Amino acid sequence: MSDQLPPRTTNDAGIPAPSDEYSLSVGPDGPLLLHDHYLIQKMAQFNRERVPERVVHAKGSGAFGYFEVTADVTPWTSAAFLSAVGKRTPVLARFSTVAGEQGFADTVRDPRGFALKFYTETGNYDLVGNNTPIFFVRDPSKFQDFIRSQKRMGDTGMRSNNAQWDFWSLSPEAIHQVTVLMSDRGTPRTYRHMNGYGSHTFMWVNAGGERFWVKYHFKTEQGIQNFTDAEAAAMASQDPDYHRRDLREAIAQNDFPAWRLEMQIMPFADAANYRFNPFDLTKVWPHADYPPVTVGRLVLDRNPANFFAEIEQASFEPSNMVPGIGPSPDKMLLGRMFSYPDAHRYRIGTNYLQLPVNRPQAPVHTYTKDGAMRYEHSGDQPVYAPNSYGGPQAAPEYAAEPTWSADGEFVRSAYQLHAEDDDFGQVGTLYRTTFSATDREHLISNIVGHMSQGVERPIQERALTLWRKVDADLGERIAQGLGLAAPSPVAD
Ligand code: HDE
Repeated sequence: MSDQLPPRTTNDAGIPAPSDEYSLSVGPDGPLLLHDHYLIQKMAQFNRERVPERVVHAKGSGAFGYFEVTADVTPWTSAAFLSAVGKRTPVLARFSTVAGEQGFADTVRDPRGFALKFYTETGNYDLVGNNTPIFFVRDPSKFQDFIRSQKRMGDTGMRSNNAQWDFWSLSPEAIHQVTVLMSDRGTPRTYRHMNGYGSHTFMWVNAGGERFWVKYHFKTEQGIQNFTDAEAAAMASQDPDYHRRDLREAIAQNDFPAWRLEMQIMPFADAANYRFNPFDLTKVWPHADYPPVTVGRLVLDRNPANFFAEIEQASFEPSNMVPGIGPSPDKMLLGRMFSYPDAHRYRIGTNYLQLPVNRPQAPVHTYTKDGAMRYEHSGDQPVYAPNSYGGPQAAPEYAAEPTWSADGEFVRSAYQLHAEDDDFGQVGTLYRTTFSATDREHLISNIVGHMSQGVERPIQERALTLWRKVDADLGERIAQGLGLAAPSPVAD
């Protein structure tokens, strides 16, 4: 407890408040007076304390820290914050679950968001990934439907395992990520004991204009630790804020979590003939093909001072890419580049990038103006370009947009298939070689457990045809767990 005198209470206009417990009334028992401005302000502000929660990734936690370059990456990118070994950039990280609302438990089975904001000298760089390198779908058109199959149903207002497996069993491209979700990676022990991935393929461009395709892997220095299904369920009721508490307490005790950044780097020309479509978000690049290179380190060493102001109002957008970094033909990434700023304008307001937590540490010389809650302004700078009065001028040295040859007419179609592109090869490899025997045991019991809760028989059978395509042994063991004979032939 502080021995200093506390500050005087004021209202939001800074006017001293005469009492924090009594409303203004006619005599002690008389009616309340409408001109009790402080009472009105307290009640009105209370009704307006919420901003809409994130439609996905609503429950999360975050912290501040820094990113430090530990190897020379200038052969691949001219990004200023990566320009020298030892260079440090302030960072904000936010970790989250996906499907649950803000009150959901931290330890439910779900992918985890792994969102980073680098406050770089050339503007904010946002890398908004997950704790898995892949995703359920590969086209943004399907994302909204996927999420709705995972969240609350329109009629019951409750989640449905049946809907989840109905969607998944009709979307073979999802089976890779479903396998990761149903493994113990779907129930990380804490945010500190999981990896983070950019997931998409991105472009790096070096000072000479040479382009490379890259993937980001943040490997936890704490080591991977997961809950079993039973441990995760138990913790969900014991402490719904377990991950939030763990992250905050670790940092408060100077036990700063850290991750090693490893990059996979593909020469630009390799993409066309690579055995997998390198832009398909349901696929990984086997490390044997493009061995990861350690290039940096992320450390989180400061807790937010105010959770709402700094974490609930934090905004991350994959479209925030700084010079030297660009997008790729990954349709999911391109879709996200529209969606996130749109979500922030709706959820936080048109000037969301002026909030301290979202504000760049780089100077801002923009021609946008006004809009609700405008705080930063450009004084007497002209509000139009071109102008003759010293207003900001565009930077032609950045005119070379990171691009790729987008030949062909505009079509709505699946990706071009590469030599080994199918939905089952990589996940079969994950099951047979990457997973240990214990991982396989847990995967099977997690799947059987989840599919045994309210999933209709025809959907179980349809899902089983996918598991059999992943691996015959896996399919057989799930069938036994569900008490299902060999499946009746279901149309592919
Ligand atoms: Fe998101 N996603 N997403 N997502 N996502 C949002 O933005 C969206 C996808 C991810 O801590 C939303 O501010 C679309 C992949 C994280 O604040 C929304 C598509 C990956 C976070 C949105 C995807 C992610 C979000 C919800 C398909 C991993 C939380 C509220 C094209 C690579 C960031 C918001 C934070 C949040 C849209 C798919 C990760 C609705 C359209 C793939 C970590 O804009």
